[in-house]
Amino acid sequence: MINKKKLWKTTDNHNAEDRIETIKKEPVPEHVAIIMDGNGRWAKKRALPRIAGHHEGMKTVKRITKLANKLGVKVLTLYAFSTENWKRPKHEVDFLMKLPEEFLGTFLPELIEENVQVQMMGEQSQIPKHTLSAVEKAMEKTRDNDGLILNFALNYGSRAEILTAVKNIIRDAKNDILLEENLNEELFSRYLMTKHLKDPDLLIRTSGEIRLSNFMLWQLAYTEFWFTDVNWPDFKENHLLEAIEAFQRRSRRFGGLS
Ligand code: V07
Repeated sequence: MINKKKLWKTTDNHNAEDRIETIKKEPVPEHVAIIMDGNGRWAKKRALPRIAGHHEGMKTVKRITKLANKLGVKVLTLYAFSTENWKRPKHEVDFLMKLPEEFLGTFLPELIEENVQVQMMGEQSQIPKHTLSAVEKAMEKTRDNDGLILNFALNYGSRAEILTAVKNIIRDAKNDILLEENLNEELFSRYLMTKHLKDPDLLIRTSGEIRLSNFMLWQLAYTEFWFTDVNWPDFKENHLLEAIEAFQRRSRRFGGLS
């Protein structure tokens, strides 16, 4: 007797592989940034505590990282914790700050195996020591990897990032390290936390909110945006493929015009 479930799954995987191959024939966005929203909403719909949503969202991070790597995406920037998130209840913040350790505890060997390089951007001074050490260890262990850069925005806020850049520019100008006449957009970018990364080509935000919430305001100036109502824990491989296919359609149209 034919196992229907297995047959479905096999057919499904086969189609997914074909879809990935088709996508790889056209330019794939080199830098994808994601605002991973809707973890609390996902939990509420199921009458679960918010932290259950965050934990489920962490599983999505693993799946999407693997697929991005497979697609040949060069940088995946994920908004894991904003400077605003400290306003949440203490137990929720404490739980969130344990997620990097849990994530890396189970997933770091695979990241190393898959040639992924872990990076982090954000204000480090307020991040608990146990969280920071785990992330630093992962960065250290993956520093020579030259595959996907998995860049976590942790305690990140874009306005603060821009202000710090301005202050450092003033400092360098006062010390004659920088001449005012040399300051342009390219040089300004080198004072941001993303100085070593190209700007995102594609921004994805889940869970139906259509705003930037203080995320990479400078860097997103020319980025294509893709919004979905899907909550982050429900964001599956096919959703990322859909976003990238939409990106490629827009690129084709733009290409036709120029
Ligand atoms: C967090 C899971 C994803 C949805 C958004 C909120 C909750 C992975 C990390 C992480 C961060 C740094 C690192 C390795 C993993 C993470 C926080 C929250 C604070 F090096 N998921 N995830 N960090 N969520």
